[in-house]
Amino acid sequence: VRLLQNLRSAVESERLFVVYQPQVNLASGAVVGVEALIRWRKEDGSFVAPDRFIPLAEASGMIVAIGDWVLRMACRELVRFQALGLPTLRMSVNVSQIQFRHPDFLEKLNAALLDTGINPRYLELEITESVAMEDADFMLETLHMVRELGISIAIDDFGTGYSSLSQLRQLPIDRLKIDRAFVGELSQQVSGGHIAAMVIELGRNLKLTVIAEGIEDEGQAQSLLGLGCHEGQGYLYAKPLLPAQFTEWYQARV
Ligand code: G
Ligand code: G
Ligand code: NA
Ligand code: MN
Repeated sequence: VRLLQNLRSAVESERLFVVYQPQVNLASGAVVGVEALIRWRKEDGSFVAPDRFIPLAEASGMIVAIGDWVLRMACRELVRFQALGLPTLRMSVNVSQIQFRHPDFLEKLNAALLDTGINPRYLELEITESVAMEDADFMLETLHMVRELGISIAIDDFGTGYSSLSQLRQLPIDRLKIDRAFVGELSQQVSGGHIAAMVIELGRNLKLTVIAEGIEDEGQAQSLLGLGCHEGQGYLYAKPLLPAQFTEWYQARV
């Protein structure tokens, strides 16, 4: 309850902000996009991890307002990156299941596109595997409508759920995001990244782009590239960055 009250006042006093983590093409090294990730800095300067406060925001319904705010911040930032002369990047935004299922979701999404002037082709929504598989009819309909707006869809934390090939092929999606737990396994002798290999193979069969998150070393990047993974994200390239840090990082890279 205490944390929830603090979250409420954090929303009001703008102690929430958004950071951006680069995503690169594994073969060319080109930066292809960024993922928007929310941060909460408390008055005393310490951070509360999203893993702790997102569930609270979901349970209290606050996630609807927070999610809409993140979406707008991210769209505006992409427009700014372009104004600064950066090439067109993809902007990935996490969408909670509560937010996605809210009756006003599509309307708010549309309003965010119109108000920020972002080209929807460069916007991507990340939903988790479990969300995508629940309530198939509703999900299918909503996902189709999102895609009709020109927005792409990625399945986040892929490999942690139990989707079957037949379920997956029905979904109108663009990208599978390999959970970082399976990228970590690539460095271990024992388990050897079999799940990562399987997800990449699944992506190939379904003609989906595959991105791996949580890449921390060059060995992992090379293994993923060898397995046919297209894109990557992780500390090897950059941690999530403030907008000014991101543009600096980008300019130093090219
Ligand atoms: O950035 P970090 O690794 O701390 O994020 C932890 C988790 O919080 C991730 O699973 C991420 O998807 C989630 N998360 C980060 N930002 C947002 C957001 O804006 N909305 C939602 N729904 N989840 C987010
Ligand atoms: O949306 P998702 O839960 O996948 O968010 C990714 C989370 O992983 C973010 O909280 C981000 O800060 C974190 N992260 C990003 N890159 C790395 C990495 O290379 N290693 C680890 N351990 N975490 C990472
Ligand atoms: Na994510
Ligand atoms: Mn993820």
